[in-house]
Amino acid sequence: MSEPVLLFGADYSVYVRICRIVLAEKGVDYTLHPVDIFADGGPPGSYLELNPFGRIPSFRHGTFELYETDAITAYVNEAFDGPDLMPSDIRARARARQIMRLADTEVYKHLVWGVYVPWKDKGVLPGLGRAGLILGELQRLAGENWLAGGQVSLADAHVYPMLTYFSMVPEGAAKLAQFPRLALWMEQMRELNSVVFSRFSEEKSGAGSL
Ligand SMILES: N[C@@H](CCC(=O)N[C@@H](CS)C(=O)NCC(=O)O)C(=O)O
Repeated sequence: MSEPVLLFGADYSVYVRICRIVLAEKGVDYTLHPVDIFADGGPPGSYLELNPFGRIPSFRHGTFELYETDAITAYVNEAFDGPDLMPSDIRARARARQIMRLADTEVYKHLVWGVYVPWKDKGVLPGLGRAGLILGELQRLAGENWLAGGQVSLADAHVYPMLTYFSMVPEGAAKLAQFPRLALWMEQMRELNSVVFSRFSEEKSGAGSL
Protein backbone atom coordinates (compact mmCIF):
# COMPACT_ATOMS: atom_id res chain seq x y z
CA MET A 1 0.00 0.00 0.00
CA SER A 2 1.89 3.05 -1.18
CA GLU A 3 -0.92 5.58 -0.95
CA PRO A 4 -0.07 8.66 1.10
CA VAL A 5 -0.82 8.63 4.81
CA LEU A 6 -1.97 11.81 6.52
CA LEU A 7 -2.61 12.40 10.19
CA PHE A 8 -4.57 15.53 11.06
CA GLY A 9 -4.07 17.10 14.45
CA ALA A 10 -1.74 18.95 16.77
CA ASP A 11 1.45 17.75 18.39
CA TYR A 12 0.17 18.73 21.86
CA SER A 13 -2.69 16.25 21.67
CA VAL A 14 -2.62 13.04 23.65
CA TYR A 15 -4.65 11.20 21.03
CA VAL A 16 -2.62 12.49 18.11
CA ARG A 17 0.53 11.33 19.86
CA ILE A 18 -0.91 7.85 20.33
CA CYS A 19 -1.31 7.61 16.55
CA ARG A 20 2.16 9.03 15.94
CA ILE A 21 3.75 6.44 18.23
CA VAL A 22 1.87 3.65 16.47
CA LEU A 23 2.76 4.95 12.98
CA ALA A 24 6.42 5.16 13.98
CA GLU A 25 6.44 1.71 15.60
CA LYS A 26 5.03 0.33 12.35
CA GLY A 27 7.58 2.25 10.29
CA VAL A 28 4.90 4.08 8.29
CA ASP A 29 5.85 7.34 6.55
CA TYR A 30 3.17 9.93 7.12
CA THR A 31 2.56 13.64 7.08
CA LEU A 32 1.22 15.41 10.15
CA HIS A 33 -1.22 18.00 8.86
CA PRO A 34 -1.64 20.63 11.58
CA VAL A 35 -5.13 21.21 12.97
CA ASP A 36 -5.35 23.37 16.08
CA ILE A 37 -8.56 22.71 17.99
CA PHE A 38 -7.79 25.55 20.37
CA ALA A 39 -7.43 28.19 17.64
CA ASP A 40 -9.82 31.17 17.94
CA GLY A 41 -13.07 30.02 16.38
CA GLY A 42 -12.07 26.36 16.63
CA PRO A 43 -10.66 24.16 13.90
CA PRO A 44 -11.09 25.26 10.26
CA GLY A 45 -14.56 24.58 8.89
CA SER A 46 -13.08 22.26 6.26
CA TYR A 47 -11.79 20.00 9.03
CA LEU A 48 -15.38 19.22 10.04
CA GLU A 49 -15.73 17.34 6.76
CA LEU A 50 -13.16 14.91 8.13
CA ASN A 51 -14.48 14.85 11.68
CA PRO A 52 -17.83 16.58 12.24
CA PHE A 53 -17.18 16.56 16.00
CA GLY A 54 -14.10 18.72 15.51
CA ARG A 55 -11.89 16.42 17.55
CA ILE A 56 -8.37 15.38 16.66
CA PRO A 57 -6.92 13.16 15.31
CA SER A 58 -8.32 12.26 11.93
CA PHE A 59 -6.55 10.08 9.44
CA ARG A 60 -6.45 9.53 5.71
CA HIS A 61 -4.83 6.70 3.78
CA GLY A 62 -5.31 7.31 0.07
CA THR A 63 -9.02 8.06 -0.07
CA PHE A 64 -9.90 6.13 3.09
CA GLU A 65 -10.74 8.41 6.01
CA LEU A 66 -11.09 7.59 9.70
CA TYR A 67 -11.43 9.28 13.04
CA GLU A 68 -11.43 7.82 16.57
CA THR A 69 -8.00 6.86 17.76
CA ASP A 70 -8.61 3.20 18.46
CA ALA A 71 -10.03 2.73 14.95
CA ILE A 72 -7.00 4.52 13.47
CA THR A 73 -4.40 2.58 15.43
CA ALA A 74 -6.09 -0.78 14.80
CA TYR A 75 -6.23 0.04 11.08
CA VAL A 76 -2.58 1.09 10.95
CA ASN A 77 -1.58 -2.06 12.77
CA GLU A 78 -3.46 -4.28 10.34
CA ALA A 79 -2.96 -2.40 7.07
CA PHE A 80 0.83 -2.00 7.17
CA ASP A 81 3.86 -4.24 7.44
CA GLY A 82 6.02 -4.03 10.51
CA PRO A 83 5.68 -5.61 13.92
CA ASP A 84 2.21 -6.70 15.00
CA LEU A 85 1.28 -4.29 17.77
CA MET A 86 -1.39 -6.54 19.24
CA PRO A 87 -0.41 -9.68 21.15
CA SER A 88 -1.11 -12.99 19.42
CA ASP A 89 -2.43 -14.54 22.62
CA ILE A 90 -6.20 -14.07 22.97
CA ARG A 91 -6.11 -13.14 26.64
CA ALA A 92 -3.20 -10.74 26.23
CA ARG A 93 -5.13 -9.10 23.39
CA ALA A 94 -8.18 -8.76 25.59
CA ARG A 95 -5.95 -7.24 28.27
CA ALA A 96 -4.54 -4.73 25.78
CA ARG A 97 -8.07 -3.64 24.85
CA GLN A 98 -9.08 -3.43 28.50
CA ILE A 99 -6.09 -1.20 29.27
CA MET A 100 -6.86 1.08 26.30
CA ARG A 101 -10.47 1.55 27.36
CA LEU A 102 -9.34 2.14 30.95
CA ALA A 103 -7.01 4.82 29.62
CA ASP A 104 -9.89 6.57 27.81
CA THR A 105 -12.43 6.36 30.60
CA GLU A 106 -10.19 6.87 33.64
CA VAL A 107 -6.68 8.09 32.82
CA TYR A 108 -7.63 10.75 30.25
CA LYS A 109 -10.65 11.95 32.18
CA HIS A 110 -9.27 11.99 35.72
CA LEU A 111 -5.50 12.33 35.36
CA VAL A 112 -5.23 14.54 32.27
CA TRP A 113 -8.38 16.67 32.49
CA GLY A 114 -8.84 16.28 36.26
CA VAL A 115 -5.25 16.95 37.30
CA TYR A 116 -2.92 18.18 34.54
CA VAL A 117 -5.23 20.66 32.80
CA PRO A 118 -6.32 22.66 35.90
CA TRP A 119 -2.73 22.63 37.16
CA LYS A 120 -1.38 23.93 33.86
CA ASP A 121 -4.19 26.37 33.01
CA LYS A 122 -4.95 27.80 36.44
CA GLY A 123 -2.07 26.70 38.63
CA VAL A 124 -4.62 24.80 40.69
CA LEU A 125 -4.30 21.23 41.88
CA PRO A 126 -7.82 20.06 42.68
CA GLY A 127 -6.38 16.95 44.36
CA LEU A 128 -5.23 13.70 42.88
CA GLY A 129 -8.67 12.14 43.31
CA ARG A 130 -8.68 8.56 42.16
CA ALA A 131 -5.10 8.59 40.85
CA GLY A 132 -4.06 5.90 43.31
CA LEU A 133 -6.89 3.62 42.24
CA ILE A 134 -6.21 4.14 38.53
CA LEU A 135 -2.43 3.75 38.72
CA GLY A 136 -2.74 0.74 41.02
CA GLU A 137 -5.10 -0.92 38.60
CA LEU A 138 -2.86 -0.17 35.61
CA GLN A 139 0.10 -1.66 37.44
CA ARG A 140 -1.91 -4.73 38.46
CA LEU A 141 -3.07 -5.35 34.89
CA ALA A 142 0.31 -4.66 33.27
CA GLY A 143 2.38 -7.48 31.80
CA GLU A 144 5.97 -8.27 32.68
CA ASN A 145 7.79 -5.92 30.33
CA TRP A 146 5.19 -3.94 28.45
CA LEU A 147 1.58 -3.26 29.35
CA ALA A 148 0.09 -6.15 27.42
CA GLY A 149 2.93 -8.65 27.46
CA GLY A 150 6.39 -9.17 26.08
CA GLN A 151 6.29 -6.63 23.24
CA VAL A 152 5.26 -3.04 22.67
CA SER A 153 1.57 -2.95 21.82
CA LEU A 154 -1.16 -0.46 21.02
CA ALA A 155 -1.84 -0.37 24.77
CA ASP A 156 1.59 1.09 25.53
CA ALA A 157 1.11 3.77 22.87
CA HIS A 158 -2.32 4.59 24.28
CA VAL A 159 -1.40 5.04 27.92
CA TYR A 160 2.02 6.71 27.70
CA PRO A 161 1.03 10.19 26.41
CA MET A 162 -1.66 10.48 29.08
CA LEU A 163 0.65 9.55 31.95
CA THR A 164 3.28 11.88 30.54
CA TYR A 165 1.02 14.89 31.08
CA PHE A 166 0.03 13.59 34.53
CA SER A 167 3.67 13.21 35.51
CA MET A 168 4.44 16.82 34.55
CA VAL A 169 2.51 17.80 37.67
CA PRO A 170 5.03 17.34 40.51
CA GLU A 171 2.42 15.68 42.75
CA GLY A 172 1.52 13.42 39.83
CA ALA A 173 5.15 12.38 39.40
CA ALA A 174 5.39 11.67 43.12
CA LYS A 175 2.22 9.57 42.99
CA LEU A 176 3.49 7.64 39.99
CA ALA A 177 6.73 6.87 41.83
CA GLN A 178 4.64 4.93 44.36
CA PHE A 179 3.96 2.39 41.60
CA PRO A 180 7.46 1.19 40.75
CA ARG A 181 6.61 -1.21 37.92
CA LEU A 182 4.60 1.50 36.20
CA ALA A 183 7.34 4.09 36.78
CA LEU A 184 9.87 1.67 35.30
CA TRP A 185 7.62 1.10 32.31
CA MET A 186 7.43 4.89 31.78
CA GLU A 187 11.24 5.06 31.75
CA GLN A 188 11.39 2.23 29.25
CA MET A 189 8.84 3.94 27.01
CA ARG A 190 10.75 7.22 27.14
CA GLU A 191 13.66 5.52 25.36
CA LEU A 192 11.66 4.41 22.29
CA ASN A 193 12.40 6.37 19.11
CA SER A 194 8.66 6.58 18.41
CA VAL A 195 8.22 8.30 21.77
CA VAL A 196 11.23 10.60 21.40
CA PHE A 197 10.17 11.76 17.92
CA SER A 198 6.64 12.59 19.08
CA ARG A 199 7.57 14.45 22.27
CA PHE A 200 5.20 17.16 23.53
CA SER A 201 6.73 20.61 23.36
CA GLU A 202 6.65 20.80 27.18
CA GLU A 203 8.94 17.80 27.34
CA LYS A 204 11.43 19.74 25.24
CA SER A 205 10.95 23.17 26.81
CA GLY A 206 9.51 22.55 30.27
CA ALA A 207 6.54 24.87 29.49
CA GLY A 208 2.96 23.59 29.67
CA SER A 209 0.02 23.34 27.26
CA LEU A 210 -2.37 20.54 26.31
N1 LIG B 1 -12.52 9.61 21.25
C1 LIG B 1 -11.61 10.46 20.51
C2 LIG B 1 -11.06 11.48 21.50
C3 LIG B 1 -10.15 12.49 20.82
C4 LIG B 1 -10.05 13.75 21.67
O1 LIG B 1 -10.74 13.94 22.67
N2 LIG B 1 -9.13 14.62 21.24
C5 LIG B 1 -9.01 15.89 21.91
C6 LIG B 1 -7.58 16.39 21.87
S1 LIG B 1 -6.47 15.32 22.74
C7 LIG B 1 -9.91 16.89 21.24
O2 LIG B 1 -9.97 16.93 20.02
N3 LIG B 1 -10.63 17.68 22.03
C8 LIG B 1 -11.48 18.70 21.53
C9 LIG B 1 -12.93 18.45 21.80
O3 LIG B 1 -13.27 17.45 22.46
O4 LIG B 1 -13.74 19.28 21.37
C10 LIG B 1 -10.48 9.62 19.93
O5 LIG B 1 -10.24 8.52 20.45
O6 LIG B 1 -9.87 10.03 18.92
